[in-house]
Amino acid sequence: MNSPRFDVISIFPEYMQPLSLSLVGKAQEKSLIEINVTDLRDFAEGLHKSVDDTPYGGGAGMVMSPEPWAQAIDSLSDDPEGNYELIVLTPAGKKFDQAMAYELATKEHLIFACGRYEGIDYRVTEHFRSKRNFTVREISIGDYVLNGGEVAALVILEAIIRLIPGVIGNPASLEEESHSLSDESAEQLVEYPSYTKPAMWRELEVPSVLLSGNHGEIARWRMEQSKARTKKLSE
Ligand code: 6GU
Repeated sequence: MNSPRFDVISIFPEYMQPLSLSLVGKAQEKSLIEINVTDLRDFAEGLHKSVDDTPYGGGAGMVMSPEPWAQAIDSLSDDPEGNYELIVLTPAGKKFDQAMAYELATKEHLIFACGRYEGIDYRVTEHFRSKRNFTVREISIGDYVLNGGEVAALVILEAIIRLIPGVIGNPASLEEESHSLSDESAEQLVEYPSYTKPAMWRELEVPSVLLSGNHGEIARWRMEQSKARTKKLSE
């Protein structure tokens, strides 16, 4: 099978430079994934290469025009055999979570549309939803407003790409994560606190159970810590 492909469309392609760093950068070098960034402006017409206009119905700000988006997306989806997931980043979307990351990590080709200003003319979403080889999702990363979808795309890409086989050096850590998530009976717990050397640092000791060598005790202590931390978050 081909390696999964990720396209990002933005008027600020430089925002995506972090994708060449660290594990995500290495995953590209190893051809485990392919990432391509498209400048929306390349699909803008006219002297001023404008990509936005005033909103119908009035109101503040500008709305991104549909045609440059459609042309950019069309240019990235010309395989008649291809299946495409268009991800429209918007604070009005469904909240991104780990379950969504697992699902998106199974897709062959994701296209991230990073809107700016007051968003993208909604007919772009409707148009691609009507195509048989497209799935369109509107996704938000949380209950706050960003200036555009670029940072949200970076967040979502990192969460997805680390789940792709071979990307993470130590698959045991992924295994631990996925157990808690796929097991319906297990409640969602946050991580227990971690410690490393030295055992005494600035007068603070590492909890003695972690130095005991008793693996049963350690597992029990960690579970208690996870539960206590999770409870604290809901207070
Ligand atoms: Cl996806 N976009 C913008 N502009 N703001 C957001 C967001 C997305 N998710 C949370 N806030």
